[in-house]
Amino acid sequence: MDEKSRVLVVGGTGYIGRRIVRASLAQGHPTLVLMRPEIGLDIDKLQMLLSFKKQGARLVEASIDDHPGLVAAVAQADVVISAMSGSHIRSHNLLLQHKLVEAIKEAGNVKRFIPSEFGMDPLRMRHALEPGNITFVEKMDLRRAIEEANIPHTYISANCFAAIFCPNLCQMRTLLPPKEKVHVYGDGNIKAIFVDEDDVATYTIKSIDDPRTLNKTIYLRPQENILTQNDVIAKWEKLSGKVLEKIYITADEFLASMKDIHADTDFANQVGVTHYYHIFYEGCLTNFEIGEDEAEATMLYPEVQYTSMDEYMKIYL
Ligand code: NDP
Ligand code: GFR
Repeated sequence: MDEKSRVLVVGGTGYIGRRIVRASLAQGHPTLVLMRPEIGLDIDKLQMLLSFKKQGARLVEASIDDHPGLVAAVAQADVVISAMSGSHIRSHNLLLQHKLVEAIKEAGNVKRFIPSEFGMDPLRMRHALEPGNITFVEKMDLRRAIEEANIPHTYISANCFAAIFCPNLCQMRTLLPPKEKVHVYGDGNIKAIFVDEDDVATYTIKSIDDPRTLNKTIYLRPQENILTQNDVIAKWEKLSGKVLEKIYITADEFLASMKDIHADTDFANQVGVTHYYHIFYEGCLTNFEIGEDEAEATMLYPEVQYTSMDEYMKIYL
């Protein structure tokens, strides 16, 4: 059997990054995790990195802006996966990935690069409203750099991370289920797609050595988790035995709420409102068919037992 490809994870202590490290180890890949000197006194990051080491990962020290160090780190891997943070804070962290692309170009050995996307397909979000469009502009900029450099790649469109979108019944500004009333977007009947973050990581690692995913976008569409907001609310009401008061919000009312959000102090929520608008009013996750030159993860990997949202929400009772 071919040797398992060596995986380098950049952003490995992050929310999805840590799950990608664990999935890489669980699927038997020699796993390297970038350890950035800048983490300084962030003891949680260091302890997480040391826990990865205990689980068999190798820590590779380099800063993102240390080009020789980053080239040396990349040269030790066959596959590089970036899980750098998104631009939901006015940080443009995603642009730091261009330094990673430069290192991959110079190292010349990488068989597959997975950039940090893991959400809406940026190619299908060129119409996105400001300021949330920044997420997709930055991700498309990186795609252009990857493709101009002819770096073999796979783009992962993971739809909605369950913890951020589902137990809160798709409410913003909270991660917990509402106790009495729930804001419903429009009539609540727009289909979205919710994916357990551990499953996002499992499918990502499944895809890295698969010729069927080379230079393609892979959508994660677990059939049971293609749900409207009304479906999610009904699931929670059944689990909890409580009926919630529904308050229906029109698209105009929802977008108008942005003027009450201070752009400088609360950029993440301004970005969030536009993301939520595209997801729950426009239906951007489900209003298209997957093309011939794209693929869907649960069809490629039917052996993966993905987590349903009924199962996912039980812990919140
Ligand atoms: P995090 O905010 O958890 O950050 C991930 C990592 O980015 C950090 O752990 C850190 O790596 C690295 N990082 C952050 N700032 C810097 C910096 N200044 N210099 C170098 N490295 C830095 O990211 P998420 O997991 O929330 O997001 C990852 C991807 O997932 C993004 O593309 C985002 O758009 C997407 N996403 C999708 C969601 C969905 O529902 N589909 C929801 C949330 C995010 P290190 O570990 O080295 O410290
Ligand atoms: C579904 O695809 C994505 C989702 C994506 O491609 C990029 C980012 C996201 C998330 C963001 C992650 O930080 O959507 C919006 C934002 C999550 C967010 C949740 C923002 C503001 C909130 O108040 C919020 O409450 C749960």
